Amino acid sequence: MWPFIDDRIHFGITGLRQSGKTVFISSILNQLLYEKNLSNFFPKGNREFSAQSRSLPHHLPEFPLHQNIESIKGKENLKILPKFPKSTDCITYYDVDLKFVSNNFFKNFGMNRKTTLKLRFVDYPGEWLLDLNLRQSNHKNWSKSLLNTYDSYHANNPNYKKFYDYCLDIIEGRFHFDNNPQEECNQLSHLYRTFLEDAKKLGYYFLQPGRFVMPGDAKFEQANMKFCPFPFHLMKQTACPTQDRIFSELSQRYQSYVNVYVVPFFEDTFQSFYRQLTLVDLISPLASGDFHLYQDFIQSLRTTLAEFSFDRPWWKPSFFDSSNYVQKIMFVASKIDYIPSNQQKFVKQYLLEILKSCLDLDKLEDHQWDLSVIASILCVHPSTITKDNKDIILLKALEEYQNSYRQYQWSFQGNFPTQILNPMDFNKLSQDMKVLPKRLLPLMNLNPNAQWRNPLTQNLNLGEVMRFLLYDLLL
Ligand SMILES: Nc1nc2c(ncn2[C@@H]2O[C@H](COP(=O)(O)OP(=O)(O)O)[C@@H](O)[C@H]2O)c(=O)[nH]1
Ligand SMILES: [Mg+2]
Repeated sequence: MWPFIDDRIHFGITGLRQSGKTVFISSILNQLLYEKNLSNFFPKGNREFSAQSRSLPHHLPEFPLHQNIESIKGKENLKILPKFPKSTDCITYYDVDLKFVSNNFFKNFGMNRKTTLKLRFVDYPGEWLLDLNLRQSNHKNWSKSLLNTYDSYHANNPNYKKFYDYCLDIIEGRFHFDNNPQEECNQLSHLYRTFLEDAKKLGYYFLQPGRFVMPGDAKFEQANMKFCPFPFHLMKQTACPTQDRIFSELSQRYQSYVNVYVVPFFEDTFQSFYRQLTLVDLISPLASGDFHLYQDFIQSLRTTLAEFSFDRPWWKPSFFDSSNYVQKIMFVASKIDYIPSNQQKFVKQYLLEILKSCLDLDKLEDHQWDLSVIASILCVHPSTITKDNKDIILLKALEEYQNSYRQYQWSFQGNFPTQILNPMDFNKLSQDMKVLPKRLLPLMNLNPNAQWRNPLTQNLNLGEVMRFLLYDLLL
C-alpha cells in the first residue's frame, strides 16, 4: 500500500499451522495494552511509553483479542479451565499505536521528542501459506511435483489409495459418470479432500490447496474448490476426448482457485509484511515419531520461506513504506517451555541448520535478521532434582485430560539435535521425546487452590524479539 494512504507497519507473523502465531499476538498485545510491561522491549533510560489500540478501517475484521485473553485466562481457581484459542480460520487485524517520549536532554536539545509507531498485527491460518507457490505453477506441473512428494509420504494412507484408484479408473477409461467430466472432477476432488483432512489429523503440514483443510470464506460447492492434482505421468496413451475434458476442467478450476484465493492473499496480506517474525515449532515434528512427517515439515518450511522477498525495490524509497519486502526478520523457535533451559542453545543451533537448508541466509545483511527462542506463554514450571549425584531439570505442567486436567511432569534426558536428522537418529531422539506432554494448559500454577495467576503475564523473550524487530523505528 502507498505510504501516504496507510503508513502502518504491517507486522507479519509467519509460521505453519500450530506454530504459535495466534498465541503470540494475543500475548504481545496483552502485554502492550494491559500489562504495560514488556521487559527488554522498552528503551532504557528516560523514555516513557504508552500503547493504544486503534479502531480498524471498517472493511477489516478484527483480531479477537478479548476473546483470546478470556479463554487463556480461564476463571479464577480453575472454575473455567484456561484454554488456548481455537485454530484461526480467517484473516484478522489489530491496530496499535506505540508512543514513546524521550526526554533525554542532550539528544533532543531540550525538547521532549515524541515518536509514534503505528503497527498493524495480522493473523491468518497457517494452512494458507502453503498455497503461495501455486501462483508460480500450473495444474500439470503442480500435479507432478505434489504427487511425487505425496507418493513418498502417504503411500500407505488408505484415503490416498482410494483417491489414486479413482485416478487410475479415469486413466484406464472407466468413467463413473456418463459423459460428465464435471462430476468426475467433483468426485475426484471429494476423495482428494478426504485424504488431505486425514493427513492433517495425522499432523502433516504440506497440504495443498491450503483452503481444502481450512476453507475460511470459501465454500466447497464452488467449482474452484473442486479440483485436485492428477497423476498425468501414468497416462500411457494420448488422452481420449472425455479425459481431455476432465483435465481441462481440473486445470481451469486450479487457475480459478489461484486467481480468487491465492493471488489476493499474496498481494494483500503476505506481500505487505514489512517487519516479520517467523515462528517455527521445532518440537512437534520431532515428538511425532514419524520421519515422513518430519521431512514434510522441513519441506513445508522451505516452500513457505521461498516466498519471502528481502530486496528493497528501488522505486520504493520511503522509510515508512510498509510494502513489498521484508526489511527485518526474526526467526524464532516457539513453545520453548517444553524443553529444559539447558537445551536452548542446541535449539538455536538446530534452528539455524534448518533455516540454512531452507533459504539462503547470505542474501540477508547481518543487521536484517536474527534468531531466538520464545515461549509466548510459559506453561511449564521447572525445578532441579539430584539423582545419582547428577542435577536433572524436572518440568511440571498441567495437561488437558478427559475434559479436565491433570498434572504432568517430565525430564528430557536426551539432547536436542543440532543438525537435520537421518531416520536412525530421528528414531532415537523420538524415544527421548516421547516423555513430552501432548497438550498443555496455558497455566503455570500447579496448585489450583493457590492464588490464581494470569497465565498471560509469563513469557520468555517476547520483549527481546519485539526490540530487535521494531526498536530502530523508534529512534
Ligand atoms: N507451552 C506452550 N504452548 C504454546 C505456546 N504457544 C502456542 N502453544 C501451543 O500451540 C498451539 C497452537 O498455537 P496457535 O497460536 O493457535 O498457533 P497458530 O496456528 O500458528 O496460530 C496452542 O494451542 C498451544 O497448544 C507457548 O508459548 N507455550
Ligand atoms: Mg492461529
